[in-house]
Amino acid sequence: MPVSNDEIAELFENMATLLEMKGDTVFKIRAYQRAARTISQLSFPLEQAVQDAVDLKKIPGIGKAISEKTQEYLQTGRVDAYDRLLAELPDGVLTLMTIPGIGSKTAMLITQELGISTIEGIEKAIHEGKVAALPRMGPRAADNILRHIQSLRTKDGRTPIGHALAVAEETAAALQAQCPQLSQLYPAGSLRRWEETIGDIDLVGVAPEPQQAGVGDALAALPGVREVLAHGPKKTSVILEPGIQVDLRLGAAESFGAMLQYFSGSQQHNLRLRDYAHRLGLSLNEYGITDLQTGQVEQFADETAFYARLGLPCIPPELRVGMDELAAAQAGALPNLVTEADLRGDLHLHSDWSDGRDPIERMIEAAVAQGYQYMALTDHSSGRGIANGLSNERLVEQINLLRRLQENYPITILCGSEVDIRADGTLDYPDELLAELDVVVASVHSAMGQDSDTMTRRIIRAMEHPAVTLIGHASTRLLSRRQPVEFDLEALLRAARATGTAMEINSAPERMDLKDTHAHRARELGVPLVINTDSHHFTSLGQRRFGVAIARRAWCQPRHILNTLPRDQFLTFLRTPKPYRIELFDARPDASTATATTATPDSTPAPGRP
Ligand code: DGT
Ligand code: CA
Ligand code: CA
Ligand code: ZN
Repeated sequence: MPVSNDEIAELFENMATLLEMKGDTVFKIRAYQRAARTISQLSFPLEQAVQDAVDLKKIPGIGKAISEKTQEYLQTGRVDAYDRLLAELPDGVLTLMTIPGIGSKTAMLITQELGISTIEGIEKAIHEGKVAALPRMGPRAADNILRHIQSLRTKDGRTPIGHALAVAEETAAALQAQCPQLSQLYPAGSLRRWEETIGDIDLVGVAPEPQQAGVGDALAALPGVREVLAHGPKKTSVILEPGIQVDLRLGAAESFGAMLQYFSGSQQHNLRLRDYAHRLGLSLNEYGITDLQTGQVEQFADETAFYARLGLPCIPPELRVGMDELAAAQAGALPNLVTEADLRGDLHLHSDWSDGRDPIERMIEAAVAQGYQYMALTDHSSGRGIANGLSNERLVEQINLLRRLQENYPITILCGSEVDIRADGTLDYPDELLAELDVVVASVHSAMGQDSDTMTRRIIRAMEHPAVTLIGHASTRLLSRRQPVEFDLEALLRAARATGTAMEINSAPERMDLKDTHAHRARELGVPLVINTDSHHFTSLGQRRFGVAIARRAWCQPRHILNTLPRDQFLTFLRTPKPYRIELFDARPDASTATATTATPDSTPAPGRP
């Protein structure tokens, strides 16, 4: 294996870090840093140079010590001085310093005080509050480290949408507050398409030309901007403190439709659309549509007008992936996608009876505030010691309480439970008790390492239970924290259909489970889907927007989503024995796809609903 210049540069960079921790002289530290920089920028491989007997000391920035250590490393694969330095410091200091936000002081503090040497270890210590309790740390600093770890985890540094959307909304609000001349400030890019992870945040907005520069200045000057990458009249790019990039582009109101369309992507969608336009003798760009014959450029104030010029209905951003959406649009067959307003209830809510934070009444009021007709309270079953699950007796007590509370509320309160699916596929409550419940969410919370066959059989066994209404967060993944369990998706979905069991789209942004492609397949196979929030707090019911986004990316119409059923029909569904439920579900009238060719619910995006 040849040794790369980067590898050698990293060695010297680490050397400088270790010397700094040890409190060595600035002169020596700088020398190693300079050498690292020089080496990483060399245009030829150092290893080759050494073989060719080039005198490394002739390279500016490389002195005797560095030259010798480089040769030592190339010959032996080790550097004695480096090993000795490492041995003087606590284990894992360098590992911890790979986390952005952890400098040498913090790394020393954590390794010495807590004896932690791994990233997993520090994560655990943060969850246990041990890092926050260290001198000069506090909960905010600890939280920051955790966020950095999580963004390190996400593949190629992509940010889960829940976090990215919050940052985008905060940034947009701060910018808007500074710039009254700014209007129609919307997220574009992958955020507007509701992808599950976001590479960078794209914001587009309208400002009169002379004032555009001022808006860019305002973005660059926002507190929380760590670095300004580009700062021009049309585009400003910054990196925010959690390490997320924001690209802001500004245009004029007359041509904003083309701009929003262009920067909403996806790139594949835009490529296909451009091909299609070419065949019509038109060319597309962010400023408008050009007639290739006359060279005339037409401008569009909004996206609907832009697509209309191409003879197409406005394609919802969630569908712009460059697959079938263009053909569907041409055929007038775009689906009438489900919206938040279509939901009539939430069937997965926790209270402080198990691991939720709020009393039952507060959760009921939150469901009422969403405008729902029904809700199910589904605290955990007892098998999960840690989630403060309900014993048989407490469940009976809760059912009685809910029946009494019902008298005080207009919303239909369904008695439910989130029952553990045990490792063998049996459930955590006796059948007689399960039969008392209106809604049973069955979920896997343990033995997640089972092989695919075992896990598939386990979940199917739960589906076969007559009391199980739906399977909760089937994959159990936690975005950027826990990998999904292994199962045979096709077998699960077919069993769901065969048994009359619904599958949950869990909206919690850290879960998003089923994910879009899985929900897509579920819809194709005729599996009833339910969009739930799994709220553990009364403020979380609004997180349904993430679940709705998954359903939309899965081309779901209201009829594919069980909890869009009006109360009476939904209660009828629950009262129908499982084997007959699919018939009912299939009989739902097709919300006409013909009407969908006009405006889509999203043709005017709002910051909250990009
Ligand atoms: P991301 O940021 O990786 O999550 O994904 P996007 O889709 O947000 O990509 P981004 O931020 O690079 O660009 C935003 C949109 O701008 C992209 O979806 C389409 C448009 N766009 C950017 N660069 C190009 C390009 O070179 N060609 C085309 N056709 N479109 C581009
Ligand atoms: Ca982006
Ligand atoms: Ca971008
Ligand atoms: Zn759960």
